[in-house]
Amino acid sequence: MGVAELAAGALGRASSSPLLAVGAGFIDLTPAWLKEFAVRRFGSNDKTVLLIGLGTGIAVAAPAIGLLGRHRLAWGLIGLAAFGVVGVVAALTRPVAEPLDAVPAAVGALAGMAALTLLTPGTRRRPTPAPVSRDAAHGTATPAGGDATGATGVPAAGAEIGRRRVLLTGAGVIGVAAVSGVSGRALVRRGDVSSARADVRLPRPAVPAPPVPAGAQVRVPGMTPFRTSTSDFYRVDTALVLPQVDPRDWTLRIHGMLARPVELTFDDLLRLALIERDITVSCVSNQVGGDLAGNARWLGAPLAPLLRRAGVRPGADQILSRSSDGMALSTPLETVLDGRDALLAVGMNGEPLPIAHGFPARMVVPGLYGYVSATKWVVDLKITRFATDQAYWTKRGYAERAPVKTFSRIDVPKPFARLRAGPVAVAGTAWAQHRGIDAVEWQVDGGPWRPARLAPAPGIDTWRQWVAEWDAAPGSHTLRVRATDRTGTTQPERRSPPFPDGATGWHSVVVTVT
Ligand SMILES: Nc1nc2c(c(=O)[nH]1)N[C@H]1C(S)=C(S)[C@@H](COP(=O)(O)O)O[C@H]1N2
Ligand SMILES: [Mo]
Repeated sequence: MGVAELAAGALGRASSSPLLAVGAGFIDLTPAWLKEFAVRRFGSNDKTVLLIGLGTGIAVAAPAIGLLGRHRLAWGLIGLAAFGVVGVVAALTRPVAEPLDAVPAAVGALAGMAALTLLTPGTRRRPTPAPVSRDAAHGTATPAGGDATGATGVPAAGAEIGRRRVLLTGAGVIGVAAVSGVSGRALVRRGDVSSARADVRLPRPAVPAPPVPAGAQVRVPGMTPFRTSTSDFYRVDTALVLPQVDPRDWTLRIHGMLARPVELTFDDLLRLALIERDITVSCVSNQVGGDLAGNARWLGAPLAPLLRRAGVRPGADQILSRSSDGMALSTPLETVLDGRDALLAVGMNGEPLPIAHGFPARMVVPGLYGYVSATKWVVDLKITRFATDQAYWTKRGYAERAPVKTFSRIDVPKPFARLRAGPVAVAGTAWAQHRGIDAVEWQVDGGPWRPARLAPAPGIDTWRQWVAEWDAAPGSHTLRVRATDRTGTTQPERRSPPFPDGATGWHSVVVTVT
């Protein structure tokens, strides 16, 4: 594994590391229910959990292969070769694979086979039997106890040498593995674009964001911030290795059903009239009460005029966007052209996009779930038809058209909180991006719905906070919330899972009042 990491580092292709390639392949083969489970259970830590799982699998398989090889060397070698084949297949089936990506897994498997051969007793010259001892000569020798003893059953000098050699070879193998693994990771980090990101100077927006009204932030302790800080912004993607895209090499190809296809460099993009907008992005995998949503201030170029200038051909209904790591997302074209602020974003909360959030450029379309709109590390937009092209998640059965569902959440008090009887602030967040939240109602123990006070918001593309005062009486209570958007649609009571187009249901919180 260490030698394979070194090879991947030398190639400068992190995604060809067998560990990461197998992990990425695993993500792609993960059925929707398991993906939902992983995101629900582990949220943005899902990838760490996957890597720990893979590491555990290897930690179990490697000694098993070693023991097999001890039994019969050929079996151990076959086991390692099988590992290698899995790694090669995984690396070559990545969407952006190159033939050279087969090298790390193959070299790693060969190194493993060499190490196993060196370490397997019996493959070296057998230790020369020690001179027959007197005891043995008198016929009291115990039966031979395997490789570690001489033929006479007495620990032999040759066996000592053999053992020492195994220990030295073992230490050597561990040393090579550690040094190559660590230097491989270091070589991969050479490709890190953090310093290129630090050099980016974003222009001022031609159109600044509408001011966030005073009072958008409800003043209740423990309440979610109206603006999500970049470090707290949720992250959901299939990228086990963060794509490292240097803005100096970045281009965006816009092609397909267009009269005049275009290709933009990063400087071209920065020269466009950029606008700044507060937009809430949310994930289809968000469960009722979940936190896979964030509200940031995005700086970007409006996408619609770019497409109009390129001349969209009649019949097109989809933008198939691709990221540098080969991920494909599909977006309904009409939503991007209907006047909303669909952006090619370069800035987030006043800084260049963080690498984890799509540096140097990503899409942001208010009102659509992330998987049909928010392509990070975007490098290619193909104007096409849903009948012709499918994207990663739509191929897996998720909806092609996935407007964000009207959603509300109780943020305070927290589930199972213990509260003092008397006035208690109940507060939370509601969203229905690009329709806007019109009302939030709350209830106690299934009683009548009461209107909550809605905080103002800068527009219909962000979430809105709400607050209510509850005169809490002692006992155990269930608080519930539901929102209504400006089209008059009320969040339905019926609970449904995120697959295939977003979860539904009322959020409830149980608290104890004393
Ligand atoms: N390249 C790429 N872009 C992507 C994804 C992805 O897997 N790869 N995931 C999408 C999904 S499902 C969501 S919810 C948003 C999340 O954006 P964030 O990680 O910046 O919060 O990114 C979208 N853009
Ligand atoms: Mo998502």
